[in-house]
Amino acid sequence: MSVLSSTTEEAIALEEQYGAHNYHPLPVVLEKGRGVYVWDVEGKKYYDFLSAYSAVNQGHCHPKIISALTEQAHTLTLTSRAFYNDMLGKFEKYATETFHFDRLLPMNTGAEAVETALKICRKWAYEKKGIPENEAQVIVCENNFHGRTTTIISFSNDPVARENFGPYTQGFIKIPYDNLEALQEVLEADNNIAGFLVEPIQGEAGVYVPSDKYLKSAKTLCEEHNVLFIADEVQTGVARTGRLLATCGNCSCTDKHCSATPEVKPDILILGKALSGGAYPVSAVLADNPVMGVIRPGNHGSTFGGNPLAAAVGMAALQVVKDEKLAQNAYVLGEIFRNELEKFITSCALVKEVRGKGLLNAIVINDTEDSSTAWDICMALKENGLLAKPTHGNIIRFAPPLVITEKQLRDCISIITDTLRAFVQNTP
Ligand code: IF1
Repeated sequence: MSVLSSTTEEAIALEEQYGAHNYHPLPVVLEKGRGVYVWDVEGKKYYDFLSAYSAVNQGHCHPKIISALTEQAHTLTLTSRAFYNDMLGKFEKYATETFHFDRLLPMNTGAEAVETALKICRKWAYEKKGIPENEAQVIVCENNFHGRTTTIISFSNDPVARENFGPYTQGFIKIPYDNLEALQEVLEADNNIAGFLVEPIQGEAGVYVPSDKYLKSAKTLCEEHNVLFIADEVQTGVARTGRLLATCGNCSCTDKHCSATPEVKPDILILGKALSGGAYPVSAVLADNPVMGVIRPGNHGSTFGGNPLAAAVGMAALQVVKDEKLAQNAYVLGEIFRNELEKFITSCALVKEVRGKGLLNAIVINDTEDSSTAWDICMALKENGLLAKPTHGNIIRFAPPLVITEKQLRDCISIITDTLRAFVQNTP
């Protein structure tokens, strides 16, 4: 069948008629991406301020990543793990040296990597910590987002993600985010705690940045109770928050950004999304030998996990982060973004707050959670050439590709502030 170009209406109608309705996208149909820009089917150009939820940190269709993808695609795409391939070991070495871990278990999606981390944590709990079989508990945070598998939504408190998907997987204890007392209380009360799974910044909940000492203190509490600290950096990792990992220390803006300097080294690190620069599904779980050593042949795997194409793309994607100092860029431009928006909102009652780290930011709209204001603002931003989408209710996430220049960022700040100003003027 010839693939005719569609109009926006035609493309949307096709999905309306033939697709499962598991999303409510902004009514824009994209057909091309390059760097910080995307184009719709009518040829209109936009700044992408979502980056496929921080998967396209290196920019759309980065030439070096695409080159690695196409070269490997012409060579060998998939062997399964029934045999070795010549790319996986190189990727494992490169990634473990970059993030300072002994070993890496390759998967494909973020949710798969989260599930993998939970399996490793439980197995470690039974075989190393000595928790009685089937008694292991993992602590998670309220308002978490770790993916959409049945186990993961079992510990979600988002009714839309959770309702009518039971029966639910057991073995999870929910505590408030950024609350050390709550964590300590559970750790002291229950000897069967295997791990603590946490997002360094809660992205989907609304870009909630925890207090400065939260992650380090939480890790210390976990160490004191022989509990694994599991960092889900699927969204915050790979330079998004101004460091290679959000769990990195406050290293100065130097080359150290190119290699994790963990202030809080997780016992299990979960990566995805930008691990491939958005060119191919690549996720990974990293851990040191005492933890990863519990996994033996036959315990875990996947058809595509660790395929040569993913390995080639993953290495290229990480190399781009280092070569182009994307963590440093995200650090510096994130400061500019928040400073400029904080200045603006002092004279704009429509926006209550600006928050974030690096180039993972959000504004909180001064309206009720169930209002359509955030959505309406995103529709106005779309008209003005910038694509963003609300997270929960009245919060709009702003997460451009990390290759954005200061000039482009300032252009986007103008688009955002002009749109908000006009929105106030045009709203009765
Ligand atoms: C959708 C949200 C973001 C994640 C963290 C694991 C995963 C994600 C911290 C799972 C995925 C994606 C899923 C995507 C939209 C997006 C999202 F809005 F759903 F919540 F980013 F905030 N850990 N997040 O953020 O990774 O299996 O998707 O590769 O489901 O629409 P995945």
